[in-house]
Amino acid sequence: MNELLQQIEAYKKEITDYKQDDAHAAETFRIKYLGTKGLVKAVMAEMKNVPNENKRALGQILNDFKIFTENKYEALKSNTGSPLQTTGNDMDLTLPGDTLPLGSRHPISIVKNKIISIFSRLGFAVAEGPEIEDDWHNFSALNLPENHPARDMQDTFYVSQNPDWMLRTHTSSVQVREMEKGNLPIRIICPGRVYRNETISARAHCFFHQVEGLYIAENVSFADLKQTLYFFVQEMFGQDVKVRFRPSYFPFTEPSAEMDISCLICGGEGCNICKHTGWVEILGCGMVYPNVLENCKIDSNKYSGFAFGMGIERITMLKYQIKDLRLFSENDARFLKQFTSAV
Ligand code: 2NL
Repeated sequence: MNELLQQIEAYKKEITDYKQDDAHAAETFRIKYLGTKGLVKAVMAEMKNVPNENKRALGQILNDFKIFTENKYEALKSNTGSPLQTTGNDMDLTLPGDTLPLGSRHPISIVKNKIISIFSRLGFAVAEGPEIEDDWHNFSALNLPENHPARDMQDTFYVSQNPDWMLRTHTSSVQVREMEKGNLPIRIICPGRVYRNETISARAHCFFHQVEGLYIAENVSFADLKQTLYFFVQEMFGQDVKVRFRPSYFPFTEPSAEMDISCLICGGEGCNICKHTGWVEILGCGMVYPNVLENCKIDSNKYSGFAFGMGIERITMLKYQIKDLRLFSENDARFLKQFTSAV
C-alpha cells in the first residue's frame, strides 16, 4: 500500500515536470499515462491487491490521480501548436512577482543630491572632472605657492609613476578646467570625492566628499555670494537658520570667509555640538583671486566671481546628527538602513 502511494507521488512529480518539447507532446503524454496500456490504468489495476478496509481511501486517491493526469493532458492539448508556451498553463502569469529586497541611498548621496537640487534652482549646473589630477589643475593654477603645506608628500597622495600627478585634494581642479574652457559666464557646482593623507579618526578620513561652487560673470559681488549661500542654508536646514561670516584666508580667494550657521541642536543656546558657542562652521568661501582668473585666461578687469567649498560629510553629520565620520565608509547595513525612507 505504502509503496503504491509513493509510486503515485513519483508519477505526479514526473507529470508536473513533463515538458512540452514538440507539437506531439500531448499525444505522447496521453499514450504514456492515459492510454489502455498507460500508467494510470496500471496503477488502478493495483486496487485488486489492496485489503478491503483500505479500498475506499485508495479509491479516492486513485481517482484524484486520474483527474490530475487528465488536467495535465488538457493543459498540454490546449498549448499544442504554440511554440511560445513551453510549459503547461498551470502557471498563473498574472500573479505578482516575488518582492525584491530594496536598498537605500547612501546618506552622502542623499545630501549631495539635495545640494545639487538647491543650487540648480539658482541656475548652477553640475560639472565633473578626473580624480587623478596634475599639479597645475590641483595647485598651481589656484595660486598655491610651491612651499604650501598642502603640497607636502605628507598631506597629499602622489602617484608614484609621475611626480606631477596626485589624487585631487579638492574639486577646485574641476573649476579650473571649466574656467580654462572660456565659456563665460560660469555658474557651476562640482560635487565629488577628494583625497587627503590624514590619520583616520572620528573626525578625519583619507577620502571625503566635497561640493565646490563657482560663479563668474561681470559685476559679481560679495553681496551675491552672501545671498546665494544664505538661500542655500535656508533650503538645507530650514528658514529659521541664521548665518554669520568670519574673515578667513585661502590662497585662491580674496577676501575670504568662513560661514557659520546657528546651531541646529540648541538653536544658538550653546551645547556640545557647537562647543557652547551657538554656531557651527559649514563652509569656506570668497571672491576668486584675480591671479586665479588670469591663470585660466579670464580677464580679471572685466570679470569677477565668487567661490565656495564645503564637505558633504560635515553637512550630513549636522543634518542627521551623525557623530563618527567612519560610519560613512564602513558599509554597516545597520547604519545605512536608517536612511531607507530619506530618498
Ligand atoms: C573649504 C573651503 C573653498 C574655494 C573653496 C575656489 C575654487 C576656485 C577658485 C577660488 Cl577654482 N576658490 N574654491 C574657495 C574658498 C573656499 O573651500 O573649507 N572647503 C571644504
